[in-house]
Amino acid sequence: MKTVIIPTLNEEANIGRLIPAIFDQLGEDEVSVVVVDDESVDRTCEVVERLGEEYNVKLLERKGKRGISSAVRYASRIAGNGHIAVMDADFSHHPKYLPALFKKIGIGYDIAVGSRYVTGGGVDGWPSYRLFLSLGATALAKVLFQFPIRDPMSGYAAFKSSQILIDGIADSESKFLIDVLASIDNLRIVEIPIVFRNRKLGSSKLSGVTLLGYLNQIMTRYLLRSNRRSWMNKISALELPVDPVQLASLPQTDITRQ
Ligand SMILES: Nc1nc2c(ncn2[C@@H]2O[C@H](COP(=O)(O)OP(=O)(O)OP(=O)(O)O)[C@@H](O)[C@H]2O)c(=O)[nH]1
Ligand SMILES: [Mg+2]
Repeated sequence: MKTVIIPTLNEEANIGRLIPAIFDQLGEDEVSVVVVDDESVDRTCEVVERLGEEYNVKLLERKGKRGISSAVRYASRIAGNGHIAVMDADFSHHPKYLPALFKKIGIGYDIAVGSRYVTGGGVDGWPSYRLFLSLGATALAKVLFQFPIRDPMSGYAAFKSSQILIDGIADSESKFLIDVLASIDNLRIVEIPIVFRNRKLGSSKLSGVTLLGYLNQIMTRYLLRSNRRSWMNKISALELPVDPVQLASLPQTDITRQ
């Protein structure tokens, strides 16, 4: 069974159409949807509960706005053993891409990313300052971490298991894909092109504070990773005495007399 995780905050205008569209794409016996809501003040939860009578949909309600990544991690804990996808509720991430994302996981990838910045992908309806900010943040993340993909800031992706998300996400206001890519090594990753459409209904939750939070996340992750690497180097240096002075003081075995 596949699971689609959707964090929500005041998405009554979108969620009632998105959930049936997901089941249309994937088939009702194939998938369950988990919505994690952070105290929406509109009718988002009512709409999801009503859809739960018809579809395999679970609603998790939390107190206060605690961020998208923390919502994804929270939902991952109750998701089953199957493959997982994460997407926004506002149709910026169209459900028509879900079959292709899950297909890539089915053939052995750990992560399949819905990518705006590979050939065939794109962004539709963003003002130029949004594209500029997104490309700037993406470039910074790529330079610092040498990520092997074009769109590490994407919020639309499928994962082989919920464990990848539980292990990889720091429970904070952050971009969950960056967290996962920065903390887990040797992942097999593929990107598929998506066209990201700016939301038509409801309002954006992206603020200056959120942007500063992302920047803070990228820098913190970078420093943590550098620290971890330098400690790893120190540990392997202790295990392998390559220093010629140390080597000379080690007891020698005289092979000819054995
Ligand atoms: N549970 C939860 N969901 C959130 C939170 N913030 C945003 N969301 C949801 O996460 C998804 C992405 O948020 P958006 O407001 O679309 O943010 P964005 O996509 O970065 O910004 P826009 O492109 O302007 O829409 C949407 O489904 C939101 O409802 C939060 O703190 N908690
Ligand atoms: Mg959005």
